[in-house]
Amino acid sequence: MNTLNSYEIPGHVSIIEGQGGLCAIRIETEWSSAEVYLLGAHVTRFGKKGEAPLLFMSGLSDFQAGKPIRGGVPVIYPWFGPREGLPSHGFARLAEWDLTESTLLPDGAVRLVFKLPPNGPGEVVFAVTVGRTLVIELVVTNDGAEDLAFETCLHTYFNIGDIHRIEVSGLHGVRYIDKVSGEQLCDSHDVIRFSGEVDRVYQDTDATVEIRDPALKRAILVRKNGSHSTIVWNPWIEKSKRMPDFGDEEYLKMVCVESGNVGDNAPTLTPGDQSTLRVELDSVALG
Ligand code: TA6
Repeated sequence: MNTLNSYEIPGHVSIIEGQGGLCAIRIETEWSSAEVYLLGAHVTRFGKKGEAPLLFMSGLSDFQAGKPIRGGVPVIYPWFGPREGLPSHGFARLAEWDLTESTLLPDGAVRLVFKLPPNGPGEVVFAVTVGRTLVIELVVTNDGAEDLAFETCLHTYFNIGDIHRIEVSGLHGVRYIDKVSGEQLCDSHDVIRFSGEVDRVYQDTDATVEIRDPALKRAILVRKNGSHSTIVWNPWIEKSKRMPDFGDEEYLKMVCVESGNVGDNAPTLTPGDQSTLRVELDSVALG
């Protein structure tokens, strides 16, 4: 394996000592910048020049081997949610991934590729393309002789101006599991507004989701391919207070819109089969 510095690209890709002394990669393009930690192949920052960061990061996040980073884009694999005696949301976000590629693309975007060190069946590769938008792709290949069942999710935390004023659209008419009430419901509203904890697992949807944010005068677009589940989450007041790596007031400035394949949408790959989950994050100014 090459040394990390061999992946540097002057003016575009640099290896830095990040928070907690962890190894991180800083990416600069003519339109945007980003940061990715080897811990969890975790994108902690993405922003277009002249605009507020697109991703939320908690000011209380841990940056420590074996602990999840709170914010950005946690890579969730091979299970979503709690598991008795096992880490919540799987082990991929706790692992130190290997950087295997860094490329300056002809259009000026930068593409990094990470590989999860083998931990049982399944080869897992994560690609990050930083340019006018942020494109993230999680590719799972069944490299074993048995069927491989798993869940995946790109658990993205978005930076917003005021939770009371945003509107999330794109999920009208989609059935969801409400993890706060435990009910199976169908979203009959045109938009989701927030006035308490929201934790919803929408199933069988490949729709683009829009986060309309009047406080920051922009709309964030979450476009996805190969994902049939969308999770919408804000912890609100009480849950925020129970999270040591999350500020009591930080719920005001974030919302998670997560793209994955979980629950009824969890895939099973036959030997040699491959599944790609692709998400593109973009923003447009509100008139
Ligand atoms: O995606 C929403 C959710 O499953 C919530 O229930 C909440 O637990 C959140 O993920 C964060 O989970 P974490 O394990 O990162 O604290």
